[in-house]
Amino acid sequence: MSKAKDGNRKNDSRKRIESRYTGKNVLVVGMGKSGVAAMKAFTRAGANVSVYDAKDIEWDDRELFARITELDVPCYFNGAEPRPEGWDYIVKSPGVPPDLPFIEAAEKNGAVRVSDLDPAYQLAEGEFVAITGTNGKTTTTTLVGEMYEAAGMPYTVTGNIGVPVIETVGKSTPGTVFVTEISSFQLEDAREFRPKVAAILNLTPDHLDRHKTMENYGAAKAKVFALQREDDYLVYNADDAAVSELVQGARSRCFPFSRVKELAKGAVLKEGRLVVIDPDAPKGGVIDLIGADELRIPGAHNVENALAAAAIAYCGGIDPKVVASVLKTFRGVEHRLEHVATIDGVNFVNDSKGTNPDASARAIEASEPGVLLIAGGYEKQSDFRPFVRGFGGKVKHLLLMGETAERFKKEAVEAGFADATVCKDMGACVRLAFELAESGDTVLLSPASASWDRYSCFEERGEHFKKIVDDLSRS
Ligand code: UMA
Repeated sequence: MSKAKDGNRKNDSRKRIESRYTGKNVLVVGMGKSGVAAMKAFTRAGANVSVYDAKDIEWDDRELFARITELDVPCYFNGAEPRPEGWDYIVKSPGVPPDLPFIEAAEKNGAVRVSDLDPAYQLAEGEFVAITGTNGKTTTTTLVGEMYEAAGMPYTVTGNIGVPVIETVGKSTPGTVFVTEISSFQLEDAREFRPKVAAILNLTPDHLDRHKTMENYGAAKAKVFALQREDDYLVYNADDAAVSELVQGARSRCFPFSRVKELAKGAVLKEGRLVVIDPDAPKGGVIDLIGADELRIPGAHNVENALAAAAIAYCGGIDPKVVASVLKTFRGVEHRLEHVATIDGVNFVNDSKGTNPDASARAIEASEPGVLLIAGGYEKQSDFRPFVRGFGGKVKHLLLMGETAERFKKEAVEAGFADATVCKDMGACVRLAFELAESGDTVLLSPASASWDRYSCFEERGEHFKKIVDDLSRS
């Protein structure tokens, strides 16, 4: 198999961002991580940048004030609505919905809406490895990054994992590999993005408040491979029917992974071992990696993440021996089934990254029976009933918080699970869970909901949980 590292972009006709955006009127919408990075990049590119944010931004916020005034960009803050015409580009932050009236009006008047993904792709030197899917993105992206690190290849880990793609492209060289976690919010606006290796891990209902239907959600995810060519690679989950259907008709070379099927080619679990099967490899056949029982990250879902990472790394030209050694030592990522403390025999586990029912179902699947589950958060219209039906006798009590708490409780009862209590906040949930727990039980924060009702991100929610547990251990 010719590997991704052999691919080169020298003949690519993409224009660099500098020429494309010079002198253009650009409105950056949202002043979070992505917006601030985009504001800097577009200013550097010579665009006439203005910025917008819906929230009340205090002018005594010294850091923001400095960032904005240094660049001297016009600001639409504190309820000021941007003018509807005169924009060449609307650079929309991923968390901002596309149907805001001023964005729609600007588009009607000829503005092109982009996320930071296409501009970053145009600006970057090197190749992209793009990882998307409903769950497992962060773990798989981190694993792949560690594989590039261990292989001694130049790489950067970026994207939805917490570092805006556009922030990382400045220092790239033609050899850089951008190991990029990509969300449907970022892909929604992609028109030019063509990764050398694309991966779709799974597809289950999420973000339906934004995408409205699974078709729209799937269509956004499919953009990760839509522009790939015959010499690019597409890694996908052959066990996931929705993903398998989505990738039909892809032009790229498919390299699937499976935990339960036999495949003629791909990364699979065979007699308890993770192996890569590639009949076209010089020495042919089956390349043994490690035993599933040697993985230090728990649960069937993590076997899938490990297989996905192995497939991606193999397509990226990394030596299977390096892949195997990283798989053996990787201990997982923060906020994902992270053991926080054991107090009086009760384990406290932080899975704040469980931002949808499917992610939290995987956390429960990976846990022993005796779970006190802390859940609930931002309302994104997920149906909690199938999640509750899948508890499989492992959950003893459900402690609910946030915007979804009351509906969650109602749907839990409808699904036949009545041991649920709505608490006023995370602190109350943790204290009640500890009271109800017996030695050997696990208090698991895995909210099955996003954090945005009370926190700015899942990391902040996870840190809050850890702080409360720490206080509890000292009391
Ligand atoms: N804002 C508005 N109007 C709105 C909504 C938001 O002005 O209608 C403003 C907010 O006031 C805020 C800013 O937009 O100031 C926030 O923008 P953002 O939500 O896009 O957040 P960023 O800080 O730019 O972070 C984004 C991703 N956030 C989302 O997709 C919601 C981060 O993914 C990502 O790490 C970061 O870019 C760097 O690429 C987080 C996430 O939760 C982890 N992602 C979702 C997920 O994984 O499920 C998709």
